[in-house]
This record gives sequence, C-alpha cells and structure tokens, in this order.
Amino acid sequence: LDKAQRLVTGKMTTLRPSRSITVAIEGNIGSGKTTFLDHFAKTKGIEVIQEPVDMWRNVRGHNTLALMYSDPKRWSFAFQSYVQLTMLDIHTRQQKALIRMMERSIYSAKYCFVENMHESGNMTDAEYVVLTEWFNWILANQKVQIDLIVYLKTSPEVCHQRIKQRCREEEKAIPMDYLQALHNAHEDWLTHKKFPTPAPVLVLDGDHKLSDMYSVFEENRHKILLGQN
Ligand code: DCP
Repeated sequence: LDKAQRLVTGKMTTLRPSRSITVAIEGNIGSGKTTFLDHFAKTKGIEVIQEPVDMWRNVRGHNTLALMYSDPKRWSFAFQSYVQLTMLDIHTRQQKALIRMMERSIYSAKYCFVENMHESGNMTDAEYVVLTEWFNWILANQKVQIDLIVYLKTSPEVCHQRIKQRCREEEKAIPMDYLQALHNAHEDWLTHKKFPTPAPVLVLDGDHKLSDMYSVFEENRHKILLGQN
C-alpha cells in the first residue's frame, strides 16, 4: 500500500495507484478473462477494454477469425497481422481512467499465438519473420506499456468445457491438442520466461467454478488495482 492513495468515502475504501496504470489479463482461450473484466468493470475508475474479437470477425465484411480456423495454413498470417494492428491501436489509445484493464495484449498475440502457429507449421518462416519485424518495430517505436499481467492459469480441460458451453461458432472444432499447446505457450512465456515479460505477473488459479472465481478476484483486488504482483 506504500505508494497508494487511500480515499475514504463514507464506509467505502477505494484503492488507487499513484499514477495511471495498465493491467493486461492473459490466459488460454476459455480461461475466464471476460468474467474477470466484467467483474472489475463494475468498479468506478477502471476503464475496461475487451478484446476486439468482433473486429476480427468483420474486417470490411471478412470474418478473419473463421477463415483462420477453417484453413490455418492459408489464413494464420493475415489473421495475426490484423490482430497485431488492433492490439497496437488499443495500446496506443489515450487512457480514459486511472486504471486500464485490457484483455490480452500485443505480447500474447506474438509470444503465444504467432509462435505456436509458426511451430505447428501453420505459418511459413517468411510470414513469421515479417510479423516479427513488425512486432520489433512496434516495440521500439510505440508506447505499449503494461504495468501488471494477471495470468489466469486454467487447465486446458476446464477451458475445453467452457468453450463447448459458450458455443462460439468459429471455435466449434478447437481440439484439446490446440488448447494444450496454447497452455504450454502461456506457461513458457509467463512462468518459464522463455520470452521477456513486459510487467510483473500475478498468477490466479482459474480452475474454480464461476461463483468461486469472484472470491479469487476479490482476494487479489488490492494487488490488481495497485498494479502489484
Ligand atoms: N485468438 C487468436 N490469436 C490471438 C488472439 C486470439 O487466434 N492473437 C483467437 C482464439 C479465440 C479467440 O481469438 O478463438 C478469442 O480468444 P481469447 O482467448 O483471446 O478470448 P476468449 O473470449 O476465449 O477469452 P475468455 O474465454 O478467457 O474470456
């Protein structure tokens, strides 16, 4: 609490960081990121930015998410190029509140998804280096600051269950192997530091049932709102 300002309004105590911060929520597909963001969106003074999945589904009439899942070898590069652009757009938008929370980041797009697509043979070496050059240029020339990563660590089996339940059309055929590979990619990056982490990492166990997840979020509220792991 050292750097924090404590604002006491009536019986409510609000914790605020001493400067504006950005918290990125990371974790596998179906790990519970949206639930996390919806929960904190209820707190005043937090700007929540959901992932632009709807933009990926409609790029001037083209559903690039569906194309990527239907033929990953053909479409992974185009899809991830657009993901990288939309993430850059979000990172560089002017912050509207003291605390910004965003779903994923340009970092997980590169270190988890692009790396996985390249390793699995769905992206050629040439496509991979072009995206990597863009990524490196962005990091060198743009402000893509994150102050805390909240990593929702959820087992691939639980993610699979949740994806089946929510029935997003494009994701119907996602196999367990893909979720396992993406889980490993998140672990390699955020636990084993295979790639640089742009901020401290707070790990939350995402395997609890929904009603218990809210307690996990609340137990960690102070750390999250102060940008500490
Ligand atoms: N996706 C992708 N490449 C990225 C980011 C996302 O292929 N760089 C895909 C995976 C999913 C969809 O986009 O099919 C959305 O994935 P997320 O895990 O980012 O979001 P969810 O809505 O699945 O998150 P959660 O269920 O945790 O709320």
